[in-house]
Amino acid sequence: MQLNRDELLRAYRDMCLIRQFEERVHAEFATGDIPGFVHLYAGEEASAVGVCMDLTERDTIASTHRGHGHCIAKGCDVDGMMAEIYGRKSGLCGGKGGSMHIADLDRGMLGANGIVGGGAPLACGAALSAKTLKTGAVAVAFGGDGASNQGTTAEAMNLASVWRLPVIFVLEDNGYAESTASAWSVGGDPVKRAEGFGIPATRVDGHDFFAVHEAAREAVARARAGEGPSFLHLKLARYFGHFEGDGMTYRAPDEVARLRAEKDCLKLFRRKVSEAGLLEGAALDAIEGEVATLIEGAVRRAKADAMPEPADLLTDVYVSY
Ligand SMILES: Cc1ncc(C[n+]2csc(CCOP(=O)(O)OP(=O)(O)O)c2C)c(N)n1
Ligand SMILES: [Mg+2]
Repeated sequence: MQLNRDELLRAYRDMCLIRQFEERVHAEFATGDIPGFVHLYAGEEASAVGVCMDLTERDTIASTHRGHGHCIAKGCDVDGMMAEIYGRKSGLCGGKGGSMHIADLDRGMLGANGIVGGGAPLACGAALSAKTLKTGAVAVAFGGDGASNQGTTAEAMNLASVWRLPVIFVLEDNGYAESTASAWSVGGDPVKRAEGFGIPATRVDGHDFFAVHEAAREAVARARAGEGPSFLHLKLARYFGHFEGDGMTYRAPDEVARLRAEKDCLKLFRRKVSEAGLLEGAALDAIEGEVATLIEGAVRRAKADAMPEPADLLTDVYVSY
């Protein structure tokens, strides 16, 4: 393992933060206090954290409708995210975007995106700008198995290839697009699709933080060296429904319980670092406690915050240069 103690602790903290954030939003959504649509990322933490581990603030990511994990892994403020999800003034977008439109350009988070397959072209734009301005920055496009079948994704991959863009396409294959199983909706092999565009591609176990990080590290290095795009196919699973309120009648009754018991990326991380003698259980437990306090505070502050004013509707409409 190439990560030092501080990096391992940071990785576990970020994965815990995502998990507890999502478990809490799940519980809070059920009370009816959270407006709009919410898609939860719990179960997929190793992807966001493993991929973003070697990125800096100048690097950018384009997210999806299931974006909370990507935001946290890219360093977005958790208070600002929670307030945004509650539609409050102190939210990262002034409470006017909500869960599916959280963005924080200061952190290189280009935005969650309600348009499936919308992230890949945006990441290519960011990568083209980085390449043209020679900033050395890398862009990442996260997308699901559903997004992988969109024309936008294929067009973006082609452009990334011919322009040798510093971009990484991360396919988070959680087995479903809404209720449609990827087993019968994704034709052929996504890795071979990418290779068809001349893009180096690899498939890794998306539950394994270390496997994801190793593949992502190689892809980031390739992009930074000016060697063009990469594609990662991560097989993973979501623990909640497609959206909050989804009855999940298309999944086996014990499917999620089995995944949580056998494939939980947090448990897998704990086991690996314990077996390798890298981190002690007490240090990991302490992180879980700190994260719980942080989430508690974020929910309390979000609930106490004001809603945007009607006049706020007219702000943030145009960008001034
Ligand atoms: C262009 C477009 N088509 C359809 C939808 C409706 N829709 C929202 S999420 C979703 C499924 C996306 O599945 P996937 O890409 O696998 O992501 P996951 O939800 O599994 O994370 C669909 C079809 C949409 N938002 N945008
Ligand atoms: Mg999916």
